[in-house]
Amino acid sequence: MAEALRLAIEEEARRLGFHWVGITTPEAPPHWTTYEAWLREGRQGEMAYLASDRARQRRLDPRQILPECRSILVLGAPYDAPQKPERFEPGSSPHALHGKLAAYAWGEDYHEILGDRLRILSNYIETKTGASVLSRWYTDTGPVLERDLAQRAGLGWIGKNTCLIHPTQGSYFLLAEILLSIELEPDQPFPHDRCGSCTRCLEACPTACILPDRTLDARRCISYLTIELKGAIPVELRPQIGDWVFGCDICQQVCPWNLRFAAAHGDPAFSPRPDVPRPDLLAELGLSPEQFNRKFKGSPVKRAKRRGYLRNVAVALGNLGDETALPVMIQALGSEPEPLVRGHIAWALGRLGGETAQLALQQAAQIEKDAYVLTEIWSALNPAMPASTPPGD
Ligand code: B12
Ligand code: SF4
Ligand code: SF4
Repeated sequence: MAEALRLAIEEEARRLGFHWVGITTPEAPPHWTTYEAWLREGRQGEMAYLASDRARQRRLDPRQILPECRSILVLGAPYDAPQKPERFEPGSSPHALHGKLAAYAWGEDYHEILGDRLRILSNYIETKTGASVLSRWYTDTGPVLERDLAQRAGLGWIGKNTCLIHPTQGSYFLLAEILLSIELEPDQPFPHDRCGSCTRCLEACPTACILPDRTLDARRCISYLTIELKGAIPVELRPQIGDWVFGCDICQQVCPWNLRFAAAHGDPAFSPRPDVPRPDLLAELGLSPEQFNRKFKGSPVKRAKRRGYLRNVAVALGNLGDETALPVMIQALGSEPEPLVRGHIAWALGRLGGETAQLALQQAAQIEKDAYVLTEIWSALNPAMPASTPPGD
């Protein structure tokens, strides 16, 4: 009976787009101490929700979420694999005025799509069991250490890039879990570390944020800087962001397990929307709040909000270093309502340099009222001086 139930769950899960299914217990995640040490170092940055007492207790003991929990179903759903990495050379890219988004964000928001499917799968399990089954499901946003549980449920190993890598699929997939009050036979943890002596991800990471204990200093990760960080991006990290405007895939793109196995097409529900994977940056800089909402309705990009996304667009334009962008950037410096975006446009103009950019910055300095933007303008005009030195000192 137990085996038949498992097979039925696997079949339904696959029908719903969860290609990989593993089962584990609600015991404490195997690398809990790594997580605690990571928090102690403050590597979560502004993601305070990871560090609250309540969230930590729940991550440590899934029974704090569902006291009756006796097994955890861990599921993997693939998305389209991005192309091989293109080396970022300012001013020399064949897509000079196009940015890049992480592949998981090319289509619909997985939180919504997978959430619906998890609900269907939970109901299916209850019907199939013929008894009342208590369940809680999560994908990404819940208080669960998803990668650690996935490794223990046999789905793959944690790579040096910190991603969960499946031995025949690579890492371009999303994780989800269902906590269940019924007992299911747990799988064996994935027994190998298949990274071996490879260090490609460490060498390729532009901000050198990958640490030796298979964690990241999230505060330096481009994914954090372009999605989670709400304010100004630290000036010293802006050049490393290159042309990424939402997330980053570099440490996955260089991974041999993705180069070898990743399927070009994942779940069709996440298929790329037109103009999203490599957006025209000058068009993006002109998006009004209404246009932004329309373009990214139901997309993960909404998490950055318009101000965060356009901030990233400005940084990418600065890094691409293409002077043909100057007229649009200068116009946006005068008309953009968000100080955060104006500030990053000022930085980008300073990075482009040249007489036209300088003149535009000087003119903006005459009319700008916002203290933060004035600091950015001042730094852009005086690149050798520390950004914190106030104008006039
Ligand atoms: C916070 C967060 C981030 C942060 C921090 C990422 C990080 N590496 O810590 C930021 C914003 C930077 C981020 C970026 C991305 N994220 Co994210 N993120 C999360 C989130 C919400 C929590 C992760 C966390 O707790 N980090 C803290 C560290 C300490 O924990 P951890 O990464 O889980 O690492 C554990 C293991 O590595 C283990 N461990 C440590 N040493 C060792 C050694 C061995 C031998 C073993 C087996 C294990 C092990 O211990 C750690 C603690 O348990 C999870 C969802 C969730 N609820 O878990 C998604 C999640 C990890 N993210 C995901 C994705 C898709 C991404 C991006 C690819 C998105 C993008 N393209 O921009 C990048 C990838 C960057 C990267 N290389 O990790 C997926 C990963 C899927 C996968 N195949 O691995 C998740 C699971 C979301 C989901 N439901 O699918 N993310
Ligand atoms: S997502 Fe980008 S910045 Fe973050 S660790 Fe990977 S390569 Fe580095
Ligand atoms: S690039 Fe190499 S070291 Fe990094 S995760 Fe992939 S196999 Fe492991």
